[in-house]
Amino acid sequence: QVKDTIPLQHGAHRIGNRTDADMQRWRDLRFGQFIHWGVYAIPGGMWDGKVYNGAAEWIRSWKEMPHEAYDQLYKQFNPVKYNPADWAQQAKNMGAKYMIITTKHHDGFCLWPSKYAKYTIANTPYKKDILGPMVEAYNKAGIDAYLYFSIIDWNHPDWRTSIKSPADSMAMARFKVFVKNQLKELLDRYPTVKGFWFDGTWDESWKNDGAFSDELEQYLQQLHPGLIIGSRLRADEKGARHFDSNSRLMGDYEQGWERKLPNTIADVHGNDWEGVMTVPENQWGYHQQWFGHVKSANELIEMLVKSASLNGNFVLNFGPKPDGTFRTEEQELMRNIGRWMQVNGSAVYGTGYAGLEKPDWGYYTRKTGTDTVYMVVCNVPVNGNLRVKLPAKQSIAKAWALEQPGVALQPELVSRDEYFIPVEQKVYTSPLVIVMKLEQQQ
Ligand code: JFZ
Repeated sequence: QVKDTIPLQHGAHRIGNRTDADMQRWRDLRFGQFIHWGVYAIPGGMWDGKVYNGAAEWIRSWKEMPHEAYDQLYKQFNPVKYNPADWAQQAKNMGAKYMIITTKHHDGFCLWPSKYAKYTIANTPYKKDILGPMVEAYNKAGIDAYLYFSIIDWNHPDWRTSIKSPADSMAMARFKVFVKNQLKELLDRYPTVKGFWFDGTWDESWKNDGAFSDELEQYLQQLHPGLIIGSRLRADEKGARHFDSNSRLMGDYEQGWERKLPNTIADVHGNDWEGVMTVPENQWGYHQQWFGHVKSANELIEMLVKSASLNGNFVLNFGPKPDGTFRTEEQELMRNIGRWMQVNGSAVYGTGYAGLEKPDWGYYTRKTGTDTVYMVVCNVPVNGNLRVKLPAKQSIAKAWALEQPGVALQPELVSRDEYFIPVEQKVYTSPLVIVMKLEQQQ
């Protein structure tokens, strides 16, 4: 619940969601692709014949991997098969409408030739900028680009987790100038990007300087009007993150849904939000040996639909190989999700919470501001009927399966405001979508 008792200078600066065109565009996209790519793709979760059980992009922090060895990997980074047009085509076929690329992860390695750092793509055998051609190719395919940027930078001598001395304080002050320079550089170089996806903001040194992250957010949005920045960047002056000390969301959308999704509309407090998801349990960068449960296309489609049904965006992560190609499992997933989205995408794009009671058979989404409601059926009832419970005085004017627009379904009124829609009882290989036009009775 929103308290309003604590006066804050660096808390939320807005109550409620942004209503401008840039934010409306983001909200309608609903499906994004995350890409974690960097020198961690080279070891791919393995070192010296041993398998790292953590997330591949964190391998530098594993006791089995000497820092010195990790910090030399860039000398081998040479993704000769990197073809951004092909990446963009695969993402487009999957149905992604935006993408987020790791410009710099916690290790500090820059995928662009930053003039403020030496640890960049320019000093690898590949030499060429990775980001420019990527942003261009995705944009050409109609996909918006967003930039992931880690505040934590294990490579920078001035980065500190906490401030314990005047020397630390001076180092961190220099580091903040460096961060600001790099972010401006990214916006100058890639002016079509729509926003930043900040990460690595949980350390004391960052949390305890709410004034700086507040100033930084405003600086970036002045440089690039409309820029979208989630809630993971800032802390208020009391160190509260995502939500300020009065429980108000900071930034443009709630960015804390990491490998988990809200369950009910109450969980999102009316805020815009985005969930980010990995294919295996917790691997963002490329890991040669995925372990544990690996999600199927149908599971991921269900998560995407669930997100839209609760007014959120869903972003699926990919970890390309060091040669610049996607592993076959990921290519196959993109194709399988895409096959469903090709037919059923209208149940996702431009939709949100339908305002109806959550049904047992799946999810409702509603085309924003209209009387069109989609029923995404993930569990077909053994009795062969989908129960649709409408608010008082509403009825179904028309219903049809999305894949068979010519065939009208015959909903049966079973009690007041409640219908059965019969569905064929067979083995479904992907969620079935039924469209309803609702109407208000006099
Ligand atoms: C961070 C990174 O450490 C990770 O490597 C990856 O980039 C991911 C997208 O972001 O990991 C997090 C960040 C936030 C939470 C958990 C893991 N969280 O809020 O629970």
